[in-house]
Amino acid sequence: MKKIAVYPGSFDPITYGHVDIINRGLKIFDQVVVAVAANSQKNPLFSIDERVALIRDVFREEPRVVVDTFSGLLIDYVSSRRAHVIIRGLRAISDFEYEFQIAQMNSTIGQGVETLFMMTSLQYGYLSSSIVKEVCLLNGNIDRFVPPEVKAALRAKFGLE
Ligand code: COD
Repeated sequence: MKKIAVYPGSFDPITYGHVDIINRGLKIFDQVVVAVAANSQKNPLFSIDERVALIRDVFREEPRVVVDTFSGLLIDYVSSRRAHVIIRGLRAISDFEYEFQIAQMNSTIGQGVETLFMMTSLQYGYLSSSIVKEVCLLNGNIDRFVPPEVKAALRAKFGLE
């Protein structure tokens, strides 16, 4: 049976921190479904279609990465994909409380769904979509933080070059 994991998030936009978690997930699972939340409480810079298109572009040569959107409860989406595992990344201790809360909730309401936490790689421990957006907006160099296609999309969004 195919081992499928769902990696949910806002991905506004995808960063090398996310890319790293997806690549490491592919070492454990046959397929990683990157699930972009349509009704995230955050106010996104990129539309859902733009976020999906960017992730597809970054993983265009990896057929084991499937990019999709979801709305409503995450665990309902996970069941609809016949997956049993949710992947989440952990950075600083500050991530822990929020992640712990959603993992507990998902384990209570989603029967048999496990959350697998992957520790951030050392070089991406400080990296978040929000901080990349801020650095880009202020015309800083973001080459080390996002793939080239994401950099181009961010700069275009902010009307830079
Ligand atoms: N290194 C490692 N991991 C990272 C890095 C990095 N540099 N950057 C981000 N990550 C991880 C995050 O910790 C997270 O696990 C994942 O990547 C995605 O991050 P974001 O910021 O894009 O996504 P979030 O955290 O905003 O996503 C939240 C969800 C949309 C998944 C959540 O709100 C949700 O499940 N919503 C659906 C409604 C629902 O079911 N609610 C009930 C759950 S309690």
